[in-house]
Amino acid sequence: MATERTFSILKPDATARNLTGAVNAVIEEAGLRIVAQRRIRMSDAQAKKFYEVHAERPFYGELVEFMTSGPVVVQVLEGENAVAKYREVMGATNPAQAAEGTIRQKFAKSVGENTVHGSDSLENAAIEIKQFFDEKDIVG
Ligand code: DAT
Ligand code: MG
Repeated sequence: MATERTFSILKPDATARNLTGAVNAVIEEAGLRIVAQRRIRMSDAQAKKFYEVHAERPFYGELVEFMTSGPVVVQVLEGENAVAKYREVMGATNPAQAAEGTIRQKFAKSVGENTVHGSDSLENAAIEIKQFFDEKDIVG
């Protein structure tokens, strides 16, 4: 296993309920390090570009609207096998199917308002990190 970086977003439902610390505690307890973090308001253009792979899906408009509806916290997480590990810590997209102890099982409201984003591959992690962070602002 190699040390990897993955990209994470604490979504508007997390910031609205003041859950950013509680979610970060689960991330850190899993052994992932938060090596960059910034609270932002995502623009419509940023959200559309970030989720452009889903542009043809029926929920795309709703997804972009939700991601721009309030502040988010964008993060870079680092650790052994970080991409797969964070997907495991997040739990399934639909919180009704998320395993016990996962972030989405604990906190997500619905399949749409599901508290966190995490990259699904190492390749996408690098692409997503670049959309929000300069290398100099990532402190490992
Ligand atoms: P994940 O975030 O687990 O990688 P995804 O990439 O399939 O899931 O979808 C991206 C986001 O889109 C997801 O976190 C929430 C939203 N989404 C996915 N499926 C949805 C659905 N059936 N209805 C509403 N929103 C959905
Ligand atoms: Mg995804």
